[in-house]
Amino acid sequence: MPTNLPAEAKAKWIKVMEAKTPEEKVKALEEFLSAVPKHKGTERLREWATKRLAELREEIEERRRKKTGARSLFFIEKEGDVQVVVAGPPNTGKSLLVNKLTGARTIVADYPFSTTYPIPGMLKYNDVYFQLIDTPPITRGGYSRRVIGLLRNADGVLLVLDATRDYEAELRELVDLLRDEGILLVKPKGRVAMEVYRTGKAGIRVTLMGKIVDGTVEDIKKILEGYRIYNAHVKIYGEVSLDDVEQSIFESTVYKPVVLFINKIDVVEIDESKLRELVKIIPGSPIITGSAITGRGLDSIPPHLYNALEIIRVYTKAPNAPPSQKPLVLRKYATVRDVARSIHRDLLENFQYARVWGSSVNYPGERVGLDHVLSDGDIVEIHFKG
Ligand SMILES: Nc1nc2c(ncn2[C@@H]2O[C@H](COP(=O)(O)OP(=O)(O)O)[C@@H](O)[C@H]2O)c(=O)[nH]1
Ligand SMILES: [Mg+2]
Repeated sequence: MPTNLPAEAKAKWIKVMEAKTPEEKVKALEEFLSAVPKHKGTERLREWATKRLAELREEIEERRRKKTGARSLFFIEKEGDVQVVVAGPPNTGKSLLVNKLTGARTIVADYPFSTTYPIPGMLKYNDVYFQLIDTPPITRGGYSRRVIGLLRNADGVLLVLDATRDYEAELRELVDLLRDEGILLVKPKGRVAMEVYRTGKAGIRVTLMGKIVDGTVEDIKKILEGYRIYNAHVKIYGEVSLDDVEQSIFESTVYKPVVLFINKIDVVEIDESKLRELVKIIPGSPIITGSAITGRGLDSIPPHLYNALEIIRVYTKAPNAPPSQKPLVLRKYATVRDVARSIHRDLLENFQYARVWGSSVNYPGERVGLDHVLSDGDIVEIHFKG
């Protein structure tokens, strides 16, 4: 383990997780940070904790302003099924694009920083509602911190660049800048999702959807117990190291799927070799060229967002009734448990079995348990006791 935290620091981390208010979190985080020894191995962790402290203090300040009646323009209520932040450098056409895709009344102007606060709009595709958020530009410097905060909470990013500029350099810069802020636009080989329960006797459950490259489930338990975490559900996707597991306790980095839109191709053409360079910077992410003015390329944005965000739609039904019209929007690898929980959190312990129709089962109406992994378009009927 590169961080090699002393037991004292690990024990303080649980206090951070248990803190309920931002004020409590600041106090706990300060105490944690003072227990972290200063050496190369803890550098990233310390940097991250320091940034997190600044964010929390800003949040507290924001709340104070709200209490005095000043509205927080930077807070966007989540609506629809998924939230996508439309981001990029100044003047690339983000506002016009959001306006064209959603009809939101954004301000389009030929000068930079014409958008000073985020504006949401709604886009519907495949029965899924995408909330697109137009944002001020991301640049190095304090001004962008709140856009980055929006990004951290979003489900995905629609990055908009300008074909008439050096978009390759701008993309590189953005990817680097966001990585420094703990937001990865390049999909890591593996991913750890950890849900820590404050109370209960659930113990530590590990679901392997991939593999641990340098250890076992027992090692994961040992790591968590070192932090005095005794009740948690850890999901492993793809290839993951024990180090990744430990990092995930701190939630220090997040991966956000990205769709890149290169705008303004009504003005200049883009050659293939240029595109290949972009693929190297964000491998696996869709790249679309088009024009917000002429409308070229706009149609392919929704399907690419849908795929990049790995959305699956699940239709629930009651016994002897037709399936719901509106799907439940979940992510790839979602299980029957996620569906049961979304129907009624408290009913989870009364779960008996589910019947599933669709491509995740061997035959229509197959009986499955809570851990069954669902596919796009599945119909799920859940049977509860009593
Ligand atoms: N030629 C051309 N200009 C565009 C296009 N999209 C946006 N613009 C112009 O680029 C400028 C910036 O647009 P805006 O939407 O305000 O960009 P933002 O700062 O990224 O939100 C405006 O003058 C737009 O008219 C496009 O597809 N082609
Ligand atoms: Mg704008």
